[in-house]
Amino acid sequence: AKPAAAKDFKPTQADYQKVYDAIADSFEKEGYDDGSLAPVILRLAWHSSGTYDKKDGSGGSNYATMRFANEGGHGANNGLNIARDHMEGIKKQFPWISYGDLWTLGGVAAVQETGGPVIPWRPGRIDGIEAQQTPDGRLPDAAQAHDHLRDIFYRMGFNDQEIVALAGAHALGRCHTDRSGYDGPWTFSPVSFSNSYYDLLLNDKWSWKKWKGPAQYQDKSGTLMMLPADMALVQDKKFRKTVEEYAKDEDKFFKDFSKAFATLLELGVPASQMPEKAWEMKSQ
Ligand code: CCH
Repeated sequence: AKPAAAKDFKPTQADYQKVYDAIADSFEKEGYDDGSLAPVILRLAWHSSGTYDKKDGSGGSNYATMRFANEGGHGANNGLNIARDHMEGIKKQFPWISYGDLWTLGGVAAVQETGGPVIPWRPGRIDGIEAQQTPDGRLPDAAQAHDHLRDIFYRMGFNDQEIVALAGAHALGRCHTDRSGYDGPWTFSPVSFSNSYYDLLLNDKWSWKKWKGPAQYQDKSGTLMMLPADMALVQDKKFRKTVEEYAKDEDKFFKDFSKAFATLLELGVPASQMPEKAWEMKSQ
């Protein structure tokens, strides 16, 4: 039989599971960073969703506007061309999926395949147009602290506990001097999702790194790093309470992260575009 034209094709959960599996199978890459593309794909999912403004409903993951030159070129998105180009290979295999669904499903796979919690996910995003791009400045600035974090994440509709939970994603990946200007990983196991970010924030000894790059913290081994915006989570009393809770209780962190991240991935997507119940995609 001839394959159905993309517009007539009604994908089921099993079809999206095939996309998930293809993404999961594609993460491993010898010689790239710590051997996995999962962290940078997680960052793509987050930056495509975190532009949301609850006041006017603009931004969010619905339209995948980072495809366009203007938003793709925002400083905060430096280096995400690597993730977008990689996902283009998956899109070729499954041309019926929207970019917003593809990128957010990539975020789900990145968390689940590195040992994190199951992230309930729903499809339904539609590819938007250039006019739907968001202005620069909607994503957090790593050089700033608690007031800025609250401004940015309250705009998306998140509360203090959710701000701390979402930041735990920095258990994965690293900073790159040629992308953000910062350098190094947050944890000793940057391809394994855990609560170790919180433990290190509280219990490692942090000092300013002496270098020509942007102001960042380093631990006593000189291998690990924290951004000023990370350190704000232990400097602010209210944030710190939640950091302490997650450092002690990984299950609680996993539960809260799963909920907040699932919400993040749906920012800007009208409920009418999605199935009523979210799905649990099966890990590899
Ligand atoms: Fe982040 N993040 N992030 N981050 N981020 C960076 C890298 C990753 C901030 C700044 C930076 C979240 C929140 C924040 C990831 C996930 C999340 C980098 C380095 C900076 C700078 C980029 C580079 O050089 O490659 C700031 C500020 C905030 C404030 O809250 C949230 C929320 C998430 C996801 C839920 C991941 C993963 C990375 C690693 C990317 C990689 O390529 O390894």
